[in-house]
Amino acid sequence: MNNKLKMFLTTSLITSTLFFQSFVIMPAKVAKAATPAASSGVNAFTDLTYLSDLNWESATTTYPSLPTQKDKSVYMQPISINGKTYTKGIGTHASSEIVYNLAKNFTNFETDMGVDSEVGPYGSVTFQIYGDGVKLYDSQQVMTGSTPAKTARVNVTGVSKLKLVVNDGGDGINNDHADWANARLYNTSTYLSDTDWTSATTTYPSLPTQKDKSVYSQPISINGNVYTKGIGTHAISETVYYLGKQFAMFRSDVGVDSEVGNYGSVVFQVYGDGVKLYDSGVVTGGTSAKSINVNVTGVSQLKLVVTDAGDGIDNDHADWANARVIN
Ligand SMILES: [Ca+2]
Ligand SMILES: [Ca+2]
Repeated sequence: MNNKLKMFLTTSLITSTLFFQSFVIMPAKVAKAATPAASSGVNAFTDLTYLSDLNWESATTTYPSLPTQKDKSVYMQPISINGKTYTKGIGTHASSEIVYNLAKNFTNFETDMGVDSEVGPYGSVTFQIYGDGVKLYDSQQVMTGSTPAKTARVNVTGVSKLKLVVNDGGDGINNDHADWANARLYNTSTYLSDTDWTSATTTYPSLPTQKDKSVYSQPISINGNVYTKGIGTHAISETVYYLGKQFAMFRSDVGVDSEVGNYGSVVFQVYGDGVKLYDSGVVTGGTSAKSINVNVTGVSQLKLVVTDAGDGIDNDHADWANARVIN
């Protein structure tokens, strides 16, 4: 990630996906077929998840009468560091260890840290972040109740176990009320609809494959849920992208577009270099989207297939909603 993007992350993570899209650098036309989607760069931050909305695997402290809290300090007040209040985060007490199982689902972890304002200028702690046992961040300086919040931005690509540690700063745990404020996970992603496909074919060419629209050129919608990004297509469909082994995961919601009501019947399949990586089974109109998450590590060619489910292509309007590849 370049420094510009990091700066914007600091100020606002998800205020505007459109804004980030302005960073897209489209592949050179002459090299289209051989240019990975990666060359488009990161243009979206997706899957934003606050730690306090997840269940930790474990949360232990050496002061169990003030246990670790979600979205509150250990005194059950709003999280606050040096007078700045946060609606989200984890409040804990030194010495503290909190472990989350990320299951390698995220690329980025970001948090503010500090001693909670409820102890005034007192308290003294340090913060460390570990990924699968490897130290990824250390606040180093001992922080007290009068230290402004620090921000950590950590790459957690491929990390299963995220461990957050608060130490007592070497002087005991008195007043060591520590906050992981706004602690959140997200992915740096590229929407496929912001890149050029290598090819896009269907057996119903009068309704060709669309970017960010259904084949009727309407907003992509599955069972009434509207998506601003994605690929709208019609069975039988093959859409091919060159990934150039640059990505770790392919994610999408899939379903029949709402524009055909309860009609339509398709199967979604994902192939990586000719090997089938995912098969949805039969999906019909009027049913909820399926969220799919496919490992595409080492894949050069991603092929998205929609079949007619064996009963013909009538009403087979199929959406790869929010289709994205994650570094
Ligand atoms: Ca201390
Ligand atoms: Ca069908």
